[in-house]
Amino acid sequence: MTTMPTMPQLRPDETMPTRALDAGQLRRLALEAGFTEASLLPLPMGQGATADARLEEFVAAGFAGQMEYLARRDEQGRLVRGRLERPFPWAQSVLLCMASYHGPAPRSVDAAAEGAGWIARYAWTARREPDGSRRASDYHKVLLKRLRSVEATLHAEMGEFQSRAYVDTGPLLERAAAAAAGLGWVGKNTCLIHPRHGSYTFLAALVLELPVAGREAPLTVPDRCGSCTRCLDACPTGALIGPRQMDATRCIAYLTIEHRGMIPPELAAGVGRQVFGCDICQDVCPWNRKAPVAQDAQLETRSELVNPQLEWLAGLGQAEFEALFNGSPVRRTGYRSLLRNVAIAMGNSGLGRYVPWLRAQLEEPALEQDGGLEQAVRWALSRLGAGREDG
Ligand code: B12
Ligand code: SF4
Ligand code: SF4
Repeated sequence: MTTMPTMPQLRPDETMPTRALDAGQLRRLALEAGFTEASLLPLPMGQGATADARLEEFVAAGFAGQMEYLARRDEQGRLVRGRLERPFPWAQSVLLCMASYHGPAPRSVDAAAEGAGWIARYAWTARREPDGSRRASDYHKVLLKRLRSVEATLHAEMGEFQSRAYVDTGPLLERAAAAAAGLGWVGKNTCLIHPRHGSYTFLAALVLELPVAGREAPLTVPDRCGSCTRCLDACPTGALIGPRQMDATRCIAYLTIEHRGMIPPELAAGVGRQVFGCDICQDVCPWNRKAPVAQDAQLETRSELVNPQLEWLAGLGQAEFEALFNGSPVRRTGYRSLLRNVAIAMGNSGLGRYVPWLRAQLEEPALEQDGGLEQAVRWALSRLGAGREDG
């Protein structure tokens, strides 16, 4: 006979006039749902005005590029995501959750086989099915399900109240909130670094209408970057323009995932062999060296995506691309954008063996409708010294 797991009891705090949340119990609930760490942050958030001001500077400098949602303003002209109070005036706390995807696989900065491209490790993930097979997984879906289970338990225990669950796509600054919640510090590479788990972590947020019992803010983690500048020195496109300051329009993650059209030629050489996202400023970070390997059956590594050969990616037809990346974050960038990135990586490889594939692309009837791919192919051919007759 199996016993049903008991739900942790969430007691309304008797000292408070309204129902209030117990930070320790929420953390336990999040860990039981599968998160690596979690912390409940009372609102308003300490340093909230500073985070808003930083976002203002980022947007004013044009660093958001085509990511217009980062610059969305409310009726008073304030940046919606700059302060949690703007999109969620009813909110009194946020549960910040973190899931590690740290694995033992090689780093993008290690020597690799000739012709290998690089897919960012956050997109390598797969989940194990009950029959032992594996299917591509996307952290957005995996974490949202966990967050919703925490949310459902809270509603079952505490009754009606407003709440919103987000993974990545919500109108809030997840890293600033996670730092305020004590889940780590914002490193010079702009990533949230947990002192034990490093920065290969995903973040998720559950915005809650209920206050925190006691309301004391969690202890924050002091900055432990010290005098290190490895990430700033390693960034190949100069996207890290200063400590904790990024011009996202220069970041390879932006260029290969978010940006539509041709990657600016002056940055294309710096993109190197990255075909989807970039891990360089995290791969060089000493805080990722000793982080424990994550044991998460829904975020396992698909070894075929580690150091993939450019020929293999280039040879995928649209249907094969869909089959390989169905359920994976890579699918969101689209088939043509992936080919564009592969063409750039081929141009950067110095390998003449890619010239026939690149030339063949110019014969494709659909190419002209897709400026990004066509220009990337022409750029690659000229970089490989084969661009004469192709313009
Ligand atoms: C837009 C976006 C991007 C853009 C811009 C990134 C950027 N640095 O701004 C691009 C496409 C380039 C990108 C890349 C990546 N991203 Co991204 N991205 C986002 C998104 C959707 C919004 C970020 C944002 O608002 N940027 C604007 C800037 C101004 O805000 P910010 O970076 O959050 O910085 C704030 C704090 O860092 C703070 N701050 C700055 N200095 C200091 C100093 C101190 C002391 C403190 C406390 C705070 C602080 O100020 C800023 C504003 O308040 C978030 C999800 C979310 N909703 O927050 C994911 C998110 C940040 N990305 C994530 C990931 C995993 C990545 C990649 C690793 C993916 C990859 N491998 O290719 C790279 C990492 C590149 C890098 N070095 O940051 C994770 C980060 C997890 C972590 N541990 O940090 C997030 C949280 C998604 C998630 N739910 O897990 N991303
Ligand atoms: S992700 Fe890559 S391009 Fe972006 S800041 Fe880090 S090293 Fe630079
Ligand atoms: S590489 Fe060094 S400076 Fe950069 S985030 Fe890591 S510890 Fe901080």
